[in-house]
Amino acid sequence: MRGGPVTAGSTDSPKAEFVVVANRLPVDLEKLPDGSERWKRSPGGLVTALEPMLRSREGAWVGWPGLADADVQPLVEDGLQLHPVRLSAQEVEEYYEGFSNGTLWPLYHDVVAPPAFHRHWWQAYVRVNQRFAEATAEVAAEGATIWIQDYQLQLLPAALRALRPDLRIGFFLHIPFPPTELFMQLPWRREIVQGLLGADLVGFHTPGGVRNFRWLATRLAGAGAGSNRNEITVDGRPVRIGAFPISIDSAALDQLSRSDAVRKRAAEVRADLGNPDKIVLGVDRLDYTKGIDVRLLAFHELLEEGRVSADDTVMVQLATPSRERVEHYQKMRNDIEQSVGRINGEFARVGHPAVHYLHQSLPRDELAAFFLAADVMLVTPLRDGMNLVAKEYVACRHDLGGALVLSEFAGAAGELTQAFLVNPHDTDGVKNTLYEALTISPEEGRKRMRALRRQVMTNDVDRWARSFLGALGMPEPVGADRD
Ligand code: GDG
Repeated sequence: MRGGPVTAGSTDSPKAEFVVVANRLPVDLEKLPDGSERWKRSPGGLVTALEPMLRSREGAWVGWPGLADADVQPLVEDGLQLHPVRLSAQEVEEYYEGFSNGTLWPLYHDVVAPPAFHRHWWQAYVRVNQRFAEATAEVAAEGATIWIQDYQLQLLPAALRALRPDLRIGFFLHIPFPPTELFMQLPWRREIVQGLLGADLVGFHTPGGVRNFRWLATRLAGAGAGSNRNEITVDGRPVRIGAFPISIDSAALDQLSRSDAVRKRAAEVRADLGNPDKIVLGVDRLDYTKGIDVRLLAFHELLEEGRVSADDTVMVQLATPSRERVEHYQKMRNDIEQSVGRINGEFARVGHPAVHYLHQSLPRDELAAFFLAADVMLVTPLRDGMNLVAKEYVACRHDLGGALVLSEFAGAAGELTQAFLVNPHDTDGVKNTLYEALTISPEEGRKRMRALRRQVMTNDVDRWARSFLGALGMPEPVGADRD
């Protein structure tokens, strides 16, 4: 699916054999200044990965169109059925900004910010999950395969099974599943675990998530041991659990970064930055889990100690605006902008900032140019389910240049073992590792990057989707051509 406005098509589509359910549709409904509305495609990794499978199976996608109180009819876009779920403004506040992003998000990311527990948020979460269940039950053909995505919809597997026991239900969690001691803080812990156990397959990024979930399922929901370690049983019904580390469309990004336009733009970026010896880059959604403060502090101290000079080393931090109505995010943005101001106040020269900070979302090819230009990529989350940015950087480095500094607490660290791994809580460690990455010999750098690329180019998002759906036992479509 590519960018651009989308028009509504016919709605009398057949029931779907394969249904993806996510909080958001792969298109956003936008309100224009004149009050009219239009659809805008929002191409993400997930839709790219699933599109061929959705198409070959008359697939459907159920999700919220991204605008509160919008009454929109189902639409067909390029052969794909899209089924909007309506959320009121209050539900957006309580289910989405509240329980999903104010309770579950911080709780599941090691409580790096305190989660808020509010009963009215929980009630909205229950209500909205039930609405998603009804919408999905409506769309799915007899015996269809349903793939539910992420933490906003953890009650959906059981709610859907209650309505439609004939369905084959998979659930995948895109964020970490937390240590059991932290999960136990949740007043509604049993309900969440029971909700997930409604699935036939529950997938996580890492084996740690699988272990945490297995323990909780046994303790909180009375699940029994299954026939192997990838299975538990609930009321005699087997539930498979497993680790499925997500990835990216590696070949497409590799190709994009080899294009003349991106290579030219990468050279321009370097020139715009004053042709420094070294460019250090960070790319994140502006989120307190991503450890943007950690890397600013490390860079600041290296400048203070004189180990790097702002004359020849610059840092670029691209921070995509995110969840701007949630309180923790507003405070974090202020803190980060203050740090950037402080570093530049001390170390910039007129026309030569030490840190370039953009609070903007950039086009994909522009991002690829930054990846190609960066000598060191800093990915320092305090906790992250996977972190696709780390993989995207590697996919763009067909020249075997660049060095990746990666937090041990990102799911990606389990696969990208040739990166410079750091503990983001250890400022000296991050600082010294950043210095090491800046001063690595080209030969050692190429060796590491070659190993990283072998991993990322082989294990792409298509393989991820196929392995999950294979474990779920989704039948191949009739006449399928698996290339
Ligand atoms: C969640 C989990 C897990 C960023 N800025 C721009 C832009 N991006 C793109 C990146 C990347 C994506 O956004 C961010 O993905 P991450 O994986 O890094 O992080 P989350 O958004 O937190 O995603 C995470 C993921 O789900 C998948 O399961 O890996 O752990 O938290 O693709 O490139 N894209 C464009 N402009 C930007 O300015 N075009």
